[in-house]
Amino acid sequence: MKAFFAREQLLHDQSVEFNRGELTAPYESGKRAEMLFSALEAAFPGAARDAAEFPVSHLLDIHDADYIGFLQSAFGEWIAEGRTGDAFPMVWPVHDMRGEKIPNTIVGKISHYSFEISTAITKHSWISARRSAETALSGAQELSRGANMAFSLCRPPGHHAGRGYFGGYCYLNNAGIAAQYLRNEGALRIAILDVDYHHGNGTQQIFYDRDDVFYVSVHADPDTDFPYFLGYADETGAGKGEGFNLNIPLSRGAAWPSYGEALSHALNRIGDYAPDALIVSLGVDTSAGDPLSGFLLTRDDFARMGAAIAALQRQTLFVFEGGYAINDVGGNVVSVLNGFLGAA
Ligand code: OKP
Ligand code: ZN
Repeated sequence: MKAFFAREQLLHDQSVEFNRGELTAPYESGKRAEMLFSALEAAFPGAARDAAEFPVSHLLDIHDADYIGFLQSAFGEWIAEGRTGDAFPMVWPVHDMRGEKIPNTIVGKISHYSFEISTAITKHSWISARRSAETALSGAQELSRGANMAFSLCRPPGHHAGRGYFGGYCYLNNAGIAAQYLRNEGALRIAILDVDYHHGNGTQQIFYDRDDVFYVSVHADPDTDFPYFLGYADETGAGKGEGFNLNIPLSRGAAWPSYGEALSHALNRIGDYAPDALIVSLGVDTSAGDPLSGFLLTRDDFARMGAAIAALQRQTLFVFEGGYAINDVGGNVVSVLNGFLGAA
C-alpha cells in the first residue's frame, strides 16, 4: 500500500471556529493530520509517499473557473481591503434574495462562494487545499498505474466543497477531482462511497446529473446534523443521473448493527453498478467519542468496514475526510486499511 501526503497541507491554520455561540479552537486542525500521518508510518512502514504536483486543469474539471480564481486571490483581497485575521463569510443570499450576484468587494464575494460560518479562508488555505487535491490525484494516479488500492491523506477535507463554493472545512472536492481523473484516464464508471458522518453535499451536487459517477453516502440524518439542507433519502439524481445518487441517512446513536446493515445495502448497490474503480470518502467521525458526531462505531467496527469494502473486489482509493477525536483518528483509519488489506 502507498499512502500519499503533502506537508503543505499543514499550513492552513484557522484561528477560531464559531460553535455553540462561542469562538472555539477549530476541530479541523493540522495536528489531526500530523497524528494520522505518524500512525500510518508506524502501522505501514515505508508506505508514505509525497504527493506529486498536477496541472490546475484537474481542479477546473470539477470546479468553476471563477471559484478557483476566487480561492487563490481571496485572502489577498481581504488584506488589501484593510481587514485582519482570517477571512470569514458572514452574509448569505437565502431564499428569494439575489444568489446569482457576485459583489465586487471581499465580504460579499466570500459570502457568494461559501455556505456556512465555521470555515474561513486563511493565508495558506489555497496552497493547503491545492496540495490536498494533489494528494487525492496522486492516489488516483496510483490506481491508474494498476495498484489495487491507495490511501490519500487529504487535509483540508473535500466532500462539502461544491462546484462553486466552500464550507464544512472543505475548499476543493478531493474525491470528485480524483474520480474525474480516473474518468479522464479511461475508466467508464466510478463509484464514490462516502462513509463520513456528514453528508457530502458537494460531491452529490457535482455528480447529481451524471450516470458515470455513482455517489453513495451513509451519514447522519440532515434533519439533525450538518449540512442540514442536503442529504435526504429522496435525493436520487436528476436527468441522466436519475438513480445514480443514493443517500442512506441514519439516526444519531447508530452503532454497528444498523450501520453495518446500511453499509451492506450501499455496497450491494455499488456492486450492481459494477464500477471500474471505487473511491471511499473516508471520514472516521462516525467513531464513538467524536466531538462533532453521534454514531458509535468502535475500532473493530472500522476493520469490519474495511473488510466489507474489500469484498467488492474493486480498485479502491481511500480519500481522508473527517474525524475529530484526534487521539483515535489514526487507530481508526489504520483499522479500516488493515480490515481492507486482510480481506482483499
Ligand atoms: C466536516 B466533515 C459544529 C459545527 C460543525 C461543520 C462540520 C463540518 C464537518 N458545532 N461545522 O464532514 O467531517
Ligand atoms: Zn464529517
